[in-house]
Amino acid sequence: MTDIDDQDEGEDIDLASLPDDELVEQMHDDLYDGLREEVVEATNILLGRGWGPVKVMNEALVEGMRIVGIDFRDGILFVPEVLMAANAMKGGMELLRPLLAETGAPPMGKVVIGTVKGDIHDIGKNLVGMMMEGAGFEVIDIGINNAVEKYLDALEQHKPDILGMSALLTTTMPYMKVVIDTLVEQGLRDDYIVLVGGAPLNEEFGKAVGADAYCRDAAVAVETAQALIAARRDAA
Ligand code: B1M
Repeated sequence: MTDIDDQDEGEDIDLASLPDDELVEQMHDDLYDGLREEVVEATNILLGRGWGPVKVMNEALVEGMRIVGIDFRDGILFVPEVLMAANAMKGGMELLRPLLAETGAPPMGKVVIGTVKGDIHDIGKNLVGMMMEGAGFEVIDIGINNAVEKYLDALEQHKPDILGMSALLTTTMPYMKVVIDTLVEQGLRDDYIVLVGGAPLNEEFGKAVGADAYCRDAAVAVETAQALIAARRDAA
């Protein structure tokens, strides 16, 4: 079904015939509409025209997802559309990832993100991870139902700049404090920026558990991560 629909829509516009600026605009539209095949094709076309991977990522993919993020926040787009857009972006990113690694372009930073113990909700966490990837972060997603030991193992193994935790249940959100308290006990708290999010949380809760920031949504998570990493690098 989807393949046929995608093909039908893809036949409407010959992407290769568009000049660069129109192609980029078309990519923003295709991302918005979650058309993965078209986004992948256009990514390939831009690379074939000599665009560097950083330029393709920033001007075509990240900018497209920025628009999606704004409309999601404003209630114009809903979860299914955002997941499709994120999937389309991932298609483009998969092409760029090895090229970005080759150029040695410094990543924005590294993030370990996971849903806390007892909680299997992952849609919001996945969105945050994808939006962060789109913004140039390296994201290590450790999944759902994470006990403190799993967070510690991931931090030890990946040495990220940021630890992100998600919780959707009022019964599981207190577990964030268990993780942060353990980091404090082990003298590791200051090694990481800790961001928390999830529908039942708020700013007050974020402060109470000792996080650096509570993030209302995926767009705020990206903005907060960028701001706190920049502040940390300036301080260093
Ligand atoms: Co559940 N569930 N659920 N559920 N579920 C809620 C959360 C609930 C509010 C529904 C309700 O009763 N109205 C309620 C919680 C009540 C409470 O705690 N007070 C609830 C319940 C009770 C349960 C079960 C206990 C039901 C049962 O079995 N009796 C059970 C618990 C299972 C468990 O976890 N142990 C359960 C199960 C499920 C499903 C499996 C069916 C499914 C999850 C599927 C999945 O995730 N793969 C599910 C769903 C889908 C929901 C609702 C309907 C939608 C959640 C969602 O995906 N929202 C939810 C009701 C609701 O929230 N309206 C509900 C969309 C998502 C994009 O938003 O996750 O908030 P959100 O993420 C946002 C921000 O919060 C933020 O950015 C995201 C993107 O903008 N954010 C972060 C999130 N994590 C972040 C991390 C960050 C930063 C930002 O780190 C840096």
